[in-house]
Amino acid sequence: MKKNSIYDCVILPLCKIHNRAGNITVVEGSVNIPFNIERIYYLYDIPGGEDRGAHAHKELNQLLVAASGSFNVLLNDGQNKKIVSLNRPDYGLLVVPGIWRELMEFSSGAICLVLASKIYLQGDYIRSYDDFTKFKNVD
Ligand code: T46
Repeated sequence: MKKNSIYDCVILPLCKIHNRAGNITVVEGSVNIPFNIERIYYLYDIPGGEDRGAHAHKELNQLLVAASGSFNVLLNDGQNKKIVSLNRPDYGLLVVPGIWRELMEFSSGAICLVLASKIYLQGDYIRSYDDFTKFKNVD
């Protein structure tokens, strides 16, 4: 986790099953994403201009999906940074452990669906950027 880089965080195409009445996307843990799903949560009703995240996880793997609307994710491994734009419900961003993330520029009505590999554990969060750089630099 300490050694993970932003290059381990990739966009995963998800299936999209067409129907005359609309589309459906199915995600199966350890089938089309590389972890089991223990928890699902979603961010919504985000006021204009508000950011979310600004933390890292020690062990948690996540898939972030723009289930509706769009937003940007800033990924930072302590050395490199990149911004990924999410705006399609049939693509997910894999965020591996040990990556600082900030979610920003939510469109009106955006929904960020998160599939997570573990239950909620406060101790898994690194919420201070100083602590994050120390975590990444300790062998
Ligand atoms: C992440 C981004 C994308 C719980 O009680 N259980 C949960 O499973 C979660 C995710 C949150 N909470 C509580 C903890 C806080 O009192 O909900 C409140 C807001 O959580 P937080 O400030 O961590 O929210 P975000 O949007 O900054 O971060 C969340 C996830 O926590 C995080 O894992 O990567 O969404």
